[in-house]
Amino acid sequence: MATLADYPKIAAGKVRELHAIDDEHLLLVASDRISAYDFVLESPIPDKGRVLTAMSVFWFELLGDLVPNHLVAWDDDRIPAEVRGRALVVRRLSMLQVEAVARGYLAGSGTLDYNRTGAVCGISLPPRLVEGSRLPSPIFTPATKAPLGSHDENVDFAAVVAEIGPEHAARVRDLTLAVYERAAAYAAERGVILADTKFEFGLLDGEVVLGDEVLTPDSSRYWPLETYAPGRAQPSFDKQYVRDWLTSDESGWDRASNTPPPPLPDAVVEATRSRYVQAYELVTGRKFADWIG
Ligand code: Q0Z
Repeated sequence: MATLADYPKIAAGKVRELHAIDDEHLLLVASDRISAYDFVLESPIPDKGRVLTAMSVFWFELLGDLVPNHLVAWDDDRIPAEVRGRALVVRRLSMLQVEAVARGYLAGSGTLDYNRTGAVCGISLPPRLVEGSRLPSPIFTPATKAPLGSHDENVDFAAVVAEIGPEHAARVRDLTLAVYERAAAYAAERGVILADTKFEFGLLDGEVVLGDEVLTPDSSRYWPLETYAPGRAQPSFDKQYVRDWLTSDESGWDRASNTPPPPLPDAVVEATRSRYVQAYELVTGRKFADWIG
């Protein structure tokens, strides 16, 4: 049986790692770490890595007829026991250096850009939209991949053409919108708004292939339909307990201080773990207890 030390680490994100298996395969490992307000918290959320991995697998399977993807195996002897259930064997792609974002709702950097310019990524939007507004139709809002620690920068479609060429740019845009629309319709039937999502694509034998994690709470904004109300930041399906506690007087943390947040109380950890599992079960219709690991 393989061990993680057999596979050289080739990249590390805030909460994930990428290891080389061989020339054609990588191991994509999700940790239980959670970030909030741009900090990686010292308290892990048990099972978060397994929930996000299970969710990616669900979506890769559901969307496989729309777009080819990099998933090779999730329960395989190449996966070390220590990461089983939270790691995927994937095909090594030649990654396209663009964050492919689809938005069906206005939120975050989209709202900031809209309030400054009336547009997002060069796409003009109607007047009087607010944080949380549903857009007239979903839009492709690409961003450039920023180095770790900085934020992605929204760019217009012409910048994507300049980076990857007109044919790949059009394909990435069309796939991003098609996959978002399919996934958002699926989530909506289950009482969840998929406000936006970020994909990464790569090339394999000249073909555009969906890579990375897909439609997880870390790559997407999932909002409970029940509490949806435009005009304010929407409560996050998964991280709201964490944000609420960190910004409450009880935490003693000052967000403006640039000091790292304190460890989370056990009750906040447990409530958050439960929200990740709930999100998985609600969106996929699968029981998390049936996932491997
Ligand atoms: C993904 C990332 C990190 C996790 C490179 N199939 C692929 N082939 C080649 N490269 C990638 C993939 Cl998914 C790839 N990333 C993003 C970085 C941990 C994912 F540190 N970077």
